[in-house]
Amino acid sequence: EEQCSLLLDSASLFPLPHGVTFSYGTAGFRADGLKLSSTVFRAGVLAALRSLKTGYAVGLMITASHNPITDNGIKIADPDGGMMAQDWEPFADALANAPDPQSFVKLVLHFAKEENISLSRESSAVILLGRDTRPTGESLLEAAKQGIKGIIGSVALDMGIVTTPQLHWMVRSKNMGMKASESDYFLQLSESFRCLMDMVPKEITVKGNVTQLVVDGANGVGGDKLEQLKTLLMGLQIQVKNTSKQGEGILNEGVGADYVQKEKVAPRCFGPNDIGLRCASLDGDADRLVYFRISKISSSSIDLVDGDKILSLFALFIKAQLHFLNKSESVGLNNVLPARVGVVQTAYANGASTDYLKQLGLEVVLTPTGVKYLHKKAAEYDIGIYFEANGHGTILFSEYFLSNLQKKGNDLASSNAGSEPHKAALRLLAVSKLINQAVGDALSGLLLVEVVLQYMGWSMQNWIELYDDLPSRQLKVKVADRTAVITTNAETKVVQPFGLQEAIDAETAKYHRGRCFVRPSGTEDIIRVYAEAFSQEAADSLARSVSQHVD
Ligand code: NG1
Ligand code: ZN
Repeated sequence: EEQCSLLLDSASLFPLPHGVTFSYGTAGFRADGLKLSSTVFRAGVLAALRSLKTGYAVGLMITASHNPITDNGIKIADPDGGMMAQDWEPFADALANAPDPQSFVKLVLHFAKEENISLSRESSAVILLGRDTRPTGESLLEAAKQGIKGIIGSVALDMGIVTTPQLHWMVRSKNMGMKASESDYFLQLSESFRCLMDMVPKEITVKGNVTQLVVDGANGVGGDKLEQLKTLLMGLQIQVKNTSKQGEGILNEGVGADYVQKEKVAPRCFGPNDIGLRCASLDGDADRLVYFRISKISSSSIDLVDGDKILSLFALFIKAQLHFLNKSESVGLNNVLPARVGVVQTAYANGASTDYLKQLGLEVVLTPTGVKYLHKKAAEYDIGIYFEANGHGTILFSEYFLSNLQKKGNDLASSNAGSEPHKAALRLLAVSKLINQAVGDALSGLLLVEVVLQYMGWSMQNWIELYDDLPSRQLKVKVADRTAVITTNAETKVVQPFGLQEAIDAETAKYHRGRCFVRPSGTEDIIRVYAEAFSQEAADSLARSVSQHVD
C-alpha cells in the first residue's frame, strides 16, 4: 500500500515524453539528454529491484559514451560489475515505455511478484550511482535518486563523476568485500602497474620514445582521471590533451576513440608536434582505448592501432607468460598449470587480426556486437581476452585459475624464487589486478599496453607492424525502420529482409579478400555497413554499393 502510493507519487513527477520509444539496446538506454528523465527515474526503480533480487549492490551509470554531448544514457551494472543480466532487458524496456504512472506501478508490482522480490521494509537495496561530464548528468542523477527512493529501504551511494569502468569496478569490489573507493581504484592500478614495471627485464633496450605518451581525453571524464592517476605512476611520461578543462573543446567533438577509429584521423589539438609519437585516445566515458601515430608524410593521416591490435599485443604477452610458467624443465610435468585461453571478437574485427591470432594457435570466437556478449563468452575461459575493434575490451581471469595461479606462485616463491616461471606467475597475477575484471577500461588498458611494450622492448613501429590491417570502411545508413534488418551468425548474415544477403554476397564476390555485413545499430537509429577488401578503394566501393541495397 505504502509502497504503491510512494511509487505512484514519484512516478508522476517524471512523465514520459511524447513520441519516443526506449530500448535497452547494446549498452542501456540512450536518447537526447533532455528526454531521459522518466527513463532514468524508472531505471532507478529497476536498479533497486535488481539489487533486491540479487541481494547485492548494483550500479547505475549515466553516460552516452562516445555519442554527442546533448545525448545521454543510462545502464545498470550487475553485482559482478558486468552488464545487467539480459533476461531483465525486456522488463527494462516495458518499464521505460509504460505510458503513465499507473501502468508503470502496475508493471513494477507484477514483476516483483513474478520474480519473488519482496518489497518490504526489511529488505534493502544498495545502488552505486555514477555519471560522466555531460551537462544533463546532474539533473538525471536526481531523477535516478528519486527512482531509487521510490522503493522503500533502498540506499543510493553517489560516486560522483566517474568513468564507466570505475563505477563497474566499484560495484564489483564492494560486492567482493574489498575497498571500493576511487582512491582504492587508483591505488590498485598504480601498484599492479609498478609491480609489472619492476619485472621488465633489465637487458631489454627499448627503441624510440618508449616512455613518452600523448593521450586524447575526448574532452570527457577520462582525461581528468588520467591526470590524477599519472601522479602515482613511475617510468611513464604522459601528456594529456582534451581534458575537458574550460575552453579546451566539446565532449566527443572531433576528439575521442570513436572518432579516431572510425574516421582514421588525429583528434583536435594534435598536430605537427606530435608527429611520430605514440598517442592514445579515450572515448567520452573512458571505456574505450585506441592508439595512433600521426604519420610523418601527412599530418592528416594516422597509423591506427585499434582494439584488435591491442588485443593481439595482450594475447602475445599472456601466451609468453603461460609458456614461461609451464616450462617443463623447471617445474616438472605434473606441475603444469593448464590454462584454456580464448580470444573473443566481433564481426567488426579486422580480418587480418583474426588471421594473426589464429596463426598464434589461439582459439578465436565471434559474438554479436556489444560488451554484454563478448564479456559473457570470455568468462567461459581460464583466461578470456576480448576486444571490440573500437577499443572496448579487457582480459578476464577465472577465479579457479587465479587461485591455482596464486598457489603455484607461492610454491615457486619457496622452491624457485626469482626464476622465469616464478616471475611469469607474478606477472599474470599483477595483470589480473591491473586490468579491469568488470568491463573494458581505457585507463587500465593503457597501463597494460605501456608495460607490455616496455617488456617487449617494442617501439610503436614494432607494434604497428605486428600485421597489416586489411583496408575497411564503415558507413551508416538512415532507414525508416532499423528493426526490419534481422541478422544471425554473430551478425555476419542477414535473414531479413529477404534477398538482402544474396545482394551482399553478390557485391562481396566482386572483390579480392572482400567481406561485408550489415546490422542495425543498438545505440543509434541507423543500419551499419562494414566492408573490408584488399584495397581502400575496393573497401569503400563495396561499402557504398551495399549501402544502396540497404536503403
Ligand atoms: P552499435 O550502435 O550497436 O553498433 C556501438 C558500437 C559497439 C558498442 C556500443 C556501445 C560499433 C560498430 N558499435 O554499438 O561496439 O561499443 O556502441 O557503446 O562500434
Ligand atoms: Zn564508452
